[in-house]
Amino acid sequence: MKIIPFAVLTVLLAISCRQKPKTGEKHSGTTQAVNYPEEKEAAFDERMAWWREARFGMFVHWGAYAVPAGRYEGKEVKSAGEWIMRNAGIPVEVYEGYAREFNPAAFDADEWVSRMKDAGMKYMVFTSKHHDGFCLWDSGLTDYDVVDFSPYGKDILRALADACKAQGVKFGLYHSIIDWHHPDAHADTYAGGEASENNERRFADYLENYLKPQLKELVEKYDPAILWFDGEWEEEFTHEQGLDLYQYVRRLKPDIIINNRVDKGRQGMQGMNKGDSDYAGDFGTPEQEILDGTSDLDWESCMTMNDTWGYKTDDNNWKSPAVLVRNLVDAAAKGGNYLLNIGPDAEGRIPEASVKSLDAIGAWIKVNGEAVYGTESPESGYQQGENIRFTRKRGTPFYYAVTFEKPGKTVRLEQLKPEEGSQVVLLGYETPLEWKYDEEKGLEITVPEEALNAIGDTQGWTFKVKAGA
Ligand code: FHN
Repeated sequence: MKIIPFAVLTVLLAISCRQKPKTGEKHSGTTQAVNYPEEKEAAFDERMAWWREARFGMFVHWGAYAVPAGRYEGKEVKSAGEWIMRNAGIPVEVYEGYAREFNPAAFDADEWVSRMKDAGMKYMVFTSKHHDGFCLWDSGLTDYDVVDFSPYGKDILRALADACKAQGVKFGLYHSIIDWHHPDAHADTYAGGEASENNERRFADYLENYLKPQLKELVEKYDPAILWFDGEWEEEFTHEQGLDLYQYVRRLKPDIIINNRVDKGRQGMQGMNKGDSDYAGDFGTPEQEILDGTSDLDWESCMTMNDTWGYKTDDNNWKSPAVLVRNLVDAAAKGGNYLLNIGPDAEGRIPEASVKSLDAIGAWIKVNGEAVYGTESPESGYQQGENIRFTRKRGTPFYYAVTFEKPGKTVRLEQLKPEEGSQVVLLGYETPLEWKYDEEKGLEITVPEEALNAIGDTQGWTFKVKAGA
């Protein structure tokens, strides 16, 4: 008789016991399908509540790749900075040299977190380990980490987790399934060597004896609110292993939130799951793009400020603050979160252009943040043309229309019908505005010059309207 390994058996049992999702039931194909078959929609909603309220987070890609900063043998290596090991074909022993140099003397966790907080970001997702395998905490599973291998010698995750806690923001971890450094995780093929035999068995060993114990360390030591997996496209990694990994992490911390890259469901950069199976994961992950419309599932769009995730000296293709604010609002209007990346340099400094953008977003958020936090996509529609987006404060009659074009003397909003006698307000200007409503033309708001002057330069003007259900 064939002996079924315990881990596989657990997965099979979980799959066979799960409740079949009802048609149209939100999220039923994700969490209920895996280790928590009893997790009803209400429990899922409760677990996701803070994340949905937050809407805006900071991604941080930081590691040994900040040392070469996108350059190898005197030349720029095309594409993202954190991929330099693979894209320049740098052998493991040579790449280790960057980790040996990693000594970010200017790193200040409190400063990073307060910058992020000032920008209006409510959570951080930080790279505990990217594809290069270098670990940013003191791992008991390897010496290839910032404490044992690098001159810096201090635990970066500890500093960030503590700073986030002290400043009241959520701390999440990005963790790569792919590992170009670990010999059993296919390091040989990535570093230009021969593909080894028994890759599947070796990869399974790596998962059981390295990746999972590392995740246990991370959860136990740093209590992350999110585990954000990546690198799930690795050939040897299977759907069953993805389900098992999801189960494993939820068991370590039942209320943790896990992205869909824990499993094999993601459809390329669009980021949402394929519909052909019950893939694990609590939210979809569009990358460098925002969904074209809304979704029944939760999602978060992750994006760079220039064209790289990890620091790269040669990349100066910065998005303007106006584009970043527009993206944030566009995502919120379609019911998604926005996870905006910074790639600090090898010293631990956030690039100046990113700092400027964070400040500009923060200034906009201070006035207009209520149009983003705790909102959902309105049933009456999320857009009017290219330049207006709508959000609705979840469970309330308050709607927000953000226009990215400076209003003229009047603004017409076709999809909103204010409650009789209610006030229409332009955020940042205290006096309520005059308005009239016409069944055919919709809502017409009068915008006094004085209001626009009071607001001054901005990336978006927000009208708040109390509208009938
Ligand atoms: O390969 C990575 C990339 O370096 C970066 O981490 C992004 C962030 O979502 N994800 C991967 C590609 O999907």
